Amino acid sequence: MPKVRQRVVIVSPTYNEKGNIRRLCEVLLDTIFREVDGVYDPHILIVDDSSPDGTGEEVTRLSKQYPNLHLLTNPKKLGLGNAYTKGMRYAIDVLKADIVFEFDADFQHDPTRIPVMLQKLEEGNDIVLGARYIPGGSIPDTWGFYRKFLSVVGNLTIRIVISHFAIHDWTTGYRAIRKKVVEAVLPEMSSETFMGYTFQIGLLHKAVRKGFKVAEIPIHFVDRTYGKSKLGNEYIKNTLLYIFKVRVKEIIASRIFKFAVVGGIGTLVQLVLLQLFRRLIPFTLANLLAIEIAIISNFTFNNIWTFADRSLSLSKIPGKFLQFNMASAGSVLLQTLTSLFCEKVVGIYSLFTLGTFTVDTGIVFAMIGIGLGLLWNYTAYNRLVWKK
Ligand SMILES: Nc1nc2c(ncn2[C@@H]2O[C@H](COP(=O)(O)OP(=O)(O)O)[C@@H](O)[C@H]2O)c(=O)[nH]1
Ligand SMILES: [Mg+2]
Repeated sequence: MPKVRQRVVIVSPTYNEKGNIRRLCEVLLDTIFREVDGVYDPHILIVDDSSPDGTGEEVTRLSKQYPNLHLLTNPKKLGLGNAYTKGMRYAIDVLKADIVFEFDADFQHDPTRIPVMLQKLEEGNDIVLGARYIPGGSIPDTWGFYRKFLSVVGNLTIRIVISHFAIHDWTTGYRAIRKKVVEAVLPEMSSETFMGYTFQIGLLHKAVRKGFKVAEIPIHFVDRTYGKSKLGNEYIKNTLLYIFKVRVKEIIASRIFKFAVVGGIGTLVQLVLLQLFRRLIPFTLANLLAIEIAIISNFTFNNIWTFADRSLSLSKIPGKFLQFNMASAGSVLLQTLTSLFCEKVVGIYSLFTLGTFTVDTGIVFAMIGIGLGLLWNYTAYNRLVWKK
């Protein structure tokens, strides 16, 4: 069966890049894609924000010579994210792209890497990044300290905050992306939030969280030969705002966070009730009662919140509640045994003093015990009480 040619649309946002357009056509359409001719059907889409230097007019002129060169015009400068959002949508809906590329018009991206990136897509990846911060990649030597610092530290910060370490270059603007990624991610990206350069991080982050496969190939990011960079300070503020906001949201939505909050509430309930009950009934009884009510609180909140997606049906609750009580007892037993074991093996002696407070090995053992107890609980809830 003959293979259908895949349509590749290179989306290139421009603002005052008139001097780069002709070369873009010559290099991409006349040279690079000749090498992979027959396999791909290449197009270039310029998204121009009515550049005062006449970039748009230059594109219109050249499109007579290059029918595969297309132009989308914004009435005014609306930012990189806006240009990419519109450009990708147009590339897929109107130009019927199977693959889109993000590619700067200023030749900071080495176009000879395009066939390698296409190859990586063929190997089963959904996004291929031209990465600067992996072996074989680089940023320009000529960059000043501030720009280097910003790029390197910026990327490191993003990796840490997002906690996804397999990707080394989150801000690269050189990317090959399959249509299905754009279709899944773009509807979630409001143009107000992702107007500027934050678009790049937002798109990648959403794609990763949706489980799309991302690969990196090394690129040498070279300095511009023509024109000026449009990178501004809005980028830093918006990026930090985005990554921290989105990460806090993710953490709050995570099961482990909810488990911790519910456990915290349970502990509080237990302590307060113990103080109340001990005034009315014997201490041992007061203690047991406070513990059981805390267990009920934990069970209830875990059932309606932490494990809301596996919430137990009414008929199952009695049996599962018993199981939950046994798991809790097991956790207490584990904590006690851990402390006893450590005491026997290592012994109790003081480590250091903080004012009048002495920290001894007993406290450390108790902490180890609590840690193990929590692990026990979390595992028992996941695998037993609320097992899938
Ligand atoms: N349409 C449009 N293109 C932009 C805008 N800002 C930057 N670009 C283009 O996006 C690409 C990357 O921008 P550039 O200034 O080179 O950023 P740098 O490579 O990070 O210094 C270039 O082709 C720019 O012309 C914008 O607001 N609108
Ligand atoms: Mg550039």
